Amino acid sequence: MAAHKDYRLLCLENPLLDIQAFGNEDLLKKYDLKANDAILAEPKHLDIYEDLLNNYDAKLIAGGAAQNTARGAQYILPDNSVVYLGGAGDDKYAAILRDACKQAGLRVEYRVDPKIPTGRCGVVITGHNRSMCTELGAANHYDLEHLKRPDIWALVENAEAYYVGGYHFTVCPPAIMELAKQAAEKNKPFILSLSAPFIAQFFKDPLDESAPYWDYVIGNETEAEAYAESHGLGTKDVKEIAKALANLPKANSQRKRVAVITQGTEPTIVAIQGEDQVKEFPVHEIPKEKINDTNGAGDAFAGGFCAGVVDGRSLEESVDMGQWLARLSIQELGPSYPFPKQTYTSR
Ligand code: 26A
Repeated sequence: MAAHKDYRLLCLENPLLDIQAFGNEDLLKKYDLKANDAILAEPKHLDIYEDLLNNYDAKLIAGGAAQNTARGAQYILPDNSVVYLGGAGDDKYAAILRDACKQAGLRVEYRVDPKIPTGRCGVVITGHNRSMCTELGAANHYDLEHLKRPDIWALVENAEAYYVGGYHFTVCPPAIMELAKQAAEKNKPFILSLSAPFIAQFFKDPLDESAPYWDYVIGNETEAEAYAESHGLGTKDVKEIAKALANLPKANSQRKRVAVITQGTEPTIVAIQGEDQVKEFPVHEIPKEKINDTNGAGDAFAGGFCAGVVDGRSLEESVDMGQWLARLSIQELGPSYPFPKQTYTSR
């Protein structure tokens, strides 16, 4: 790889510790959870964390969707390529997160709030589904002040691409907008993940405000459908939705927008602004028995894809890198990547 400067990719979102266990229907029912979903915890959910730890042999695993993506991109890129921002506490959970990121070679710059616990996400695995229930804690207190701190803002200015997890719309839309505008001003790619159906449903306004700045928008089929529904697109056809996303009004006209929709084992759909033809990229399936769990599969895809974008690879190859990393991740426990490291090779 050619010489490059450090921390070319800057990511922002919510650092969380995943409390993950294999569960069952009864557990989902007890907390009124769907088998495959991501939600913010309500009071009725708050006992689930202790329940998972005490009764389901839960494991503590570094999570937070964009933090998983950042670790994933760093997995592929040269040392010191990725830096991640978000809010955390000053506690045992934050120490676990810092340790996991350090091992992955990911630089983290948390806004630390010592009075508030680090965010946690209860993850219930049933078959190939995962149900996630998040209490954001300190992650909910990320603010513009941190982003604008001179040492942090220097990282923003230095970076060549930005990745924001859509889950951050529940936390600090102004920070997202700062990165989005910086990207457009300096003609750097701004990559956004749709994150979960509830973002398009319940955080539509801040999502839409950022839309003109998306150079790449990444989501899965259920997120695409939720977007289509909340925006009255009148279709459930993933290709049509991808096209609509790609052709929304755009601030930086120097880059054509690319919309990427993953669909599990079904082909990845890619629509490019102004192009009629939608591309399809079949995934390389692995035998079902090799799948550990799908928690973090989408984040891993985004990590591989971002690594490709930052490294100046073609769109085809960037999608392939995303699919490659997702395939590695679903064979691990939770949103993790295999060590010793495997090396991506172009096909
Ligand atoms: C605001 N919410 C709900 C969230 C999340 C989240 N990351 C940030 N914000 N809810 C779940 N996750 C993370 O998603 C990963 C899998 O895609 C989990 O921590 C998990 O690691």
